[in-house]
Amino acid sequence: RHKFWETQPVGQFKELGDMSLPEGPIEQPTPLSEVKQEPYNLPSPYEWITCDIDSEEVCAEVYNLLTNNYVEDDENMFRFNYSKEFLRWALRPPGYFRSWHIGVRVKSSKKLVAFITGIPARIRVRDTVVLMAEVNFLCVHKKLRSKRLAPVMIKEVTRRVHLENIWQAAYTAGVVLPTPVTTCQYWHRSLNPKKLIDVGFSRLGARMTMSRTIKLYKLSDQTATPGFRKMEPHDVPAITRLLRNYLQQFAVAPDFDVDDVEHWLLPKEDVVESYLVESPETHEITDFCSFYSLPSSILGSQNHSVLKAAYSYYNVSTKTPLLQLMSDALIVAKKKDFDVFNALDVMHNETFLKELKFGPGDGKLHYYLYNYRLKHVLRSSELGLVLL
Ligand code: YNC
Ligand code: MG
Repeated sequence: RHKFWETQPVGQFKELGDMSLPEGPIEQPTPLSEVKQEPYNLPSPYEWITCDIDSEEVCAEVYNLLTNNYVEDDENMFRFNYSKEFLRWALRPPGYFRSWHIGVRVKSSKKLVAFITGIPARIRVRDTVVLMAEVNFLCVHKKLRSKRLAPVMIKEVTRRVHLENIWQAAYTAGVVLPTPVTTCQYWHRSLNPKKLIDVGFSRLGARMTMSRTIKLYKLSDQTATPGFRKMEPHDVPAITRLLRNYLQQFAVAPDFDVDDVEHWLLPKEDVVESYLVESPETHEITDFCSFYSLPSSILGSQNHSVLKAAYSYYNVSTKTPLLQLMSDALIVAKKKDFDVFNALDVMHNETFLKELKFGPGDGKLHYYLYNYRLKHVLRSSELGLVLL
């Protein structure tokens, strides 16, 4: 069934429920001298390149490949449109390896036709912190699909990860592969219902008029929580403590240090937004919420070309109820002109989704680990990890 994935060190479907298998690495690391030193062979018209994402020219080529060929919804109405600034942020976290930003070009024309990336991350699985690669942005040009290029791309990124003495990876996909650690669902909260209906993202409910729908999703224009403000650079140590403490309760979560928090959570215009609650009395920082900006191209509309979507990222509530915190997040996202606010049913998100008028989406998102077996499939609420 899965000619490629059956050969890889990942949990296999037939192993599900076999409690004799231990939790942890599936294969042991090999000495670095035994890691294949040369790149895998590509069909002869193509060549490997390492993408210098700092270069404006290369970044634009990657952006164009993804804008025209990356992930679409099941009905091919929308396609992710990651911005260049977003790609630079996503691909250059602390300790990143340039060699993990991998492209494939046509030798003769130099056209970029495929891409895959890894970034390093410390991920805690239950009590063990594991150094992993987070693999993302796997993309093959539409004209080169179904030629088994993807397995070669995956083997090549794996080889380059191994060369850095890293043996595990985490990734997400909309497709079912052997074997999900958990399966999540996206939920969507309309901020601009008229546009969402116009472009076919949502439909007018039964017995609903446009004006009743607009009223249903109307938000206050001011946040409700006293001390709610944008995160600033001096907040990094306090947010790191708050987040580390909060993420401990989940079975799988990132192990963020101050450098990670500075990179991943300090607000970056049009990329990531973070807000916190600072107690007006004690100045203690008690709560935190964040979202990233990932627009989608609208493929078939006369009136609109881009859907502005905010994606819930990491949220921490200790004093402010999560429901109220996220209601304030919706208000600031609306002010920033996002059309929709998306959230997965991970962590404690289920406690606010229905009440804040999110509706379930149709696609699922599956989370995977490479070369690390879990004894049980997780509930999505046991997952403390959000990938981009
Ligand atoms: C996928 N998304 O099952 P089998 S997500 C992994 N992730 O293999 P071909 C995938 N594998 O089943 P195409 C996959 N999609 O025979 C397909 N596959 O064993 C598997 N779409 O290859 C598939 N981006 O080249 C099959 O397929 C084999 O030409 C078929 O190319 C696939 O970034 C793709 O959705 C996805 O650009 C490149 O359809 C293409 O169709 C495309 O004949 C639109 O491939 C964009 C899109 C995927 C977004 C993502 C995460 C990727 C994770 C990859 C796995 C990483 C493993 C860890 C490596 C490091 C390890 C260490 C240490
Ligand atoms: Mg292919």
